[in-house]
Amino acid sequence: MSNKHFRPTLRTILTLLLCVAANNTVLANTVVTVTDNSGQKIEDAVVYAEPEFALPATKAEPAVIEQKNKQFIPLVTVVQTGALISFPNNDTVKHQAYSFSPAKNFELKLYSGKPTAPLLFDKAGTVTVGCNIHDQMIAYIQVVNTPFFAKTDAHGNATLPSLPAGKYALKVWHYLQAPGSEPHSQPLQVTKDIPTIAVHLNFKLR
Ligand SMILES: [Cu+2]
Repeated sequence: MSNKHFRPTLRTILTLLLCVAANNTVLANTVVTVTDNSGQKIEDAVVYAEPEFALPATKAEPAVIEQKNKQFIPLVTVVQTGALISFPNNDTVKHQAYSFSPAKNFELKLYSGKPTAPLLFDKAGTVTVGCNIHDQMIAYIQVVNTPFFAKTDAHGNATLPSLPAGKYALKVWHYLQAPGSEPHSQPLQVTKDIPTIAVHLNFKLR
């Protein structure tokens, strides 16, 4: 066997070794499947794991909620506390985004294009966003105290980022649950092997 043939094999072995080493410290992504009380898989549920231990500080990723065809896109956004969210208007008509939610009470000036600065979301909770000009426009922001979050897809699956081993409260919030009601919460113990987790919501969606 020539050296030429051997090299990729060696590289493969090294890659495998690195993967094994990585698995001891960084745990695999966790898939959470969410169903409602009738067994239906739920899309656009916000799934987040709040650790019961101190985490190194992480910088919140910014998010964008655009306005297009007189709609906020996306309908549901999840960010970590401290995140900046910008609200670009990609319509030709003007919009005026606002919220009365305690977690973030704001009103942007009537605008087209990009407002002057993104907004800071530094308080955990649910923020319902509307437009003063177009009553049908609505968006939901779930601000969470953890970097471990995801949204469910059309199959009810949310893929959380790698979770360090430890104890968590696994929470699920959906925009169609009763307004003001608490997110679903269940304990989660993360050990070396993380199973796929099924969450059955006990509440009825509106
Ligand atoms: Cu509008």
